[in-house]
Amino acid sequence: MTIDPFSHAVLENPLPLHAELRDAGPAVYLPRYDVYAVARYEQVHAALTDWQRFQSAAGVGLTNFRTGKPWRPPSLLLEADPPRHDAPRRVLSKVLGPRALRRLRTQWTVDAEELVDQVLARGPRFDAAADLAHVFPLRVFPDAVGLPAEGRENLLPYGDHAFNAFGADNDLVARGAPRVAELSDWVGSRCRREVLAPEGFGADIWAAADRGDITPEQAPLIVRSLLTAGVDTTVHALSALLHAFATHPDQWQRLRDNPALARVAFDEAVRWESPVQTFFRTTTADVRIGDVLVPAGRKILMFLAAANRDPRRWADPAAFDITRDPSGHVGFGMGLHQCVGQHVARLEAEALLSALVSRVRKIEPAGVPERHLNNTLRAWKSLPVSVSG
Ligand code: HEM
Ligand code: OVM
Repeated sequence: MTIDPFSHAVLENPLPLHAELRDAGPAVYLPRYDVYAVARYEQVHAALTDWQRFQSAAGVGLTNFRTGKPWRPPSLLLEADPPRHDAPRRVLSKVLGPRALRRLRTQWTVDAEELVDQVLARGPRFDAAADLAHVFPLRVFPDAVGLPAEGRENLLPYGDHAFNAFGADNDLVARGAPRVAELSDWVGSRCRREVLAPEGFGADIWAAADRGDITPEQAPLIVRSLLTAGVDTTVHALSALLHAFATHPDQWQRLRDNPALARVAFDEAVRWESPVQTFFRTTTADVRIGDVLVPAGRKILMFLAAANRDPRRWADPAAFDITRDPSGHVGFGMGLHQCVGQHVARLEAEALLSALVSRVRKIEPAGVPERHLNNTLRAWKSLPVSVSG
């Protein structure tokens, strides 16, 4: 197929391409980038869980690190294979694990209630993306990392560029390029031990270096993973969640009837929208996918979003339904690299949703929503809504 999956037209609405790719077969060659695409649940899941034949160390974007230069030193988690992946992963799993997060729940719930009260106090119309989803993660996550207050406005643009950089070297990457050096310097300097608060995810990573679980050289790059992957993802996932409820009043009523559904509702929103749409792998051997023979050393473009709406796997896949069981969705990936920050994301969502559901009886669209385009993320710039309490 000759189509460009990173064109503005596709990024505005990728759903028709996803259907086309799924129906074209288990794997589809894309000559424009000389890569193979997988869009069915079965093949996406298989690639995600077969790290030996579908490696990450050659990069999980279009650039093949064996032949092309990474735009920054590769991630010790995302862009690493075992055995090098193991120690950083073990450390971060513990630092971001359910036990560590127990300390944060109370504060994050209070913070969410405060933010929602502030927004509602300005009137019944607001922007669910710009006023809530873009704001809440930045209120809680950088504090939890232990980041100093100055310069936090750099986090979203840095992450936005990182996610653009996984895709084609197009205008979206070019638009971010002028600030890359400045943003990278800022992020890099915030990963230093002296700059981070004595308590928090950052300090916990450095403490792991003291214990010898990782080396002191690895610690700053692991902190960098948090700052790269931990903000834009949750911002856009929360936007997706709020958009889903604003456009599905019956589901909002269900949540109001049973607020304990908040957690599963967030996972259903992640399945339904797939805030992270795609990642690549690189084949380490000749691999047969269906009837297609993929030679060793080639890039495979995995459409997580298409897998999450594959009718071969999901009943009524396009329906946002908080009473379905969304487990098994690949919105957080699957296997060895499955999102290590997913408990953080779920806690943010639960806090924000709980604050909203107890204060808002009805939420509905109140204007034309506007997409923010990114080569990897499915995002909203603006989601005008009106609410009644
Ligand atoms: C990995 C999505 C939130 C940190 C991943 C992967 C996906 C993903 C799909 C798998 C990548 C692969 O297989 O190549 C998401 C989504 C989020 C989210 C949709 C929000 C709803 C977060 C947060 C953090 C984080 C809040 C940090 C606190 C990471 C890291 C990895 C990762 C470090 C690499 C793990 C590894 O390679 O072992 N994420 N993520 N993510 N995520 Fe998330
Ligand atoms: C990282 C990372 C992990 C997941 C996603 C991501 C920019 C980055 O370890 O730096 O996206």
